[in-house]
Amino acid sequence: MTHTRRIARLTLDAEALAGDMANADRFRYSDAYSEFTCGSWKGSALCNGSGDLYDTRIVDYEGPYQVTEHGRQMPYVLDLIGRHFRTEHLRFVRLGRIAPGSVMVPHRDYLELDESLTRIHIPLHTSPECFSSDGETIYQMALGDVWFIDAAQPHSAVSFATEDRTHLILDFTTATVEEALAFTPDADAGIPEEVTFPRAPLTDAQRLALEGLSAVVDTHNYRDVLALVIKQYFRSDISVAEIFDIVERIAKNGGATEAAERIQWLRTHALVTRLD
Ligand code: YCP
Ligand code: CO
Repeated sequence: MTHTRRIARLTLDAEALAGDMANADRFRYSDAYSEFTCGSWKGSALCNGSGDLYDTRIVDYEGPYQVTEHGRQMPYVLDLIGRHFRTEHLRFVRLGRIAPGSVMVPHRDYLELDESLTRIHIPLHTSPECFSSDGETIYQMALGDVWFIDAAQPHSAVSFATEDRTHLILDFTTATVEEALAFTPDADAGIPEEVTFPRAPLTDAQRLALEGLSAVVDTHNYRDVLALVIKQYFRSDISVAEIFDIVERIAKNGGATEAAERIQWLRTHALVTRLD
């Protein structure tokens, strides 16, 4: 079954991980996918098709994966991957760092590929102030957790932490999660309820307050408006579609035609088909 779920909880070697993470602090990061970020999401490639550490975008490629210079500087992490996964199916290993206060635009991955991949996340540095979303479910991944993420469906993440949130992101060519694993996963409990965060209805007052942003919205701040509405989605019962509806309405009501067009562009690019 392809749905987001926690598949294992690993106990990481804190000392060995700290050594790798100290190196990762000195890596060069790419801001590819900045259109999906309000704030900063930075990527770094540990394994990919070219071995070039600047190639942080997911693309189709033939042949075996290559380890980049950054990958070689994370020996503990690469060893962990080798012990727990079927690396013959591995396509990409990346670090994804979300800066404090940043939020991802809800999006679907793999739209630019011939076929979807199998996405695994393992938090390497996180905090109780970091949240992920899977459609309308808000949940938390903990340090060392191994999660299968159904990245072909709309998802997002936000960090209210004071330090960068760093996840290890793996992509495999397998049709099922199990084929990517060198261990038996935990019984499928989906997203365990104890790591989910229920949302409250969006009150009329809150809706009016958000829509009132039409008085100030313009081409320069519409992404701030978008960030605010996405952050509200993490707390209130708003669907992914409604996020875009609300922001587009704010822009239109405020006479910010260009901002409204950019939001429409982003909605299609993130959720339907990649645009140029
Ligand atoms: C990806 N998803 O999975 C991207 C990374 C954020 C959105 C950046 O390739
Ligand atoms: Co994604």
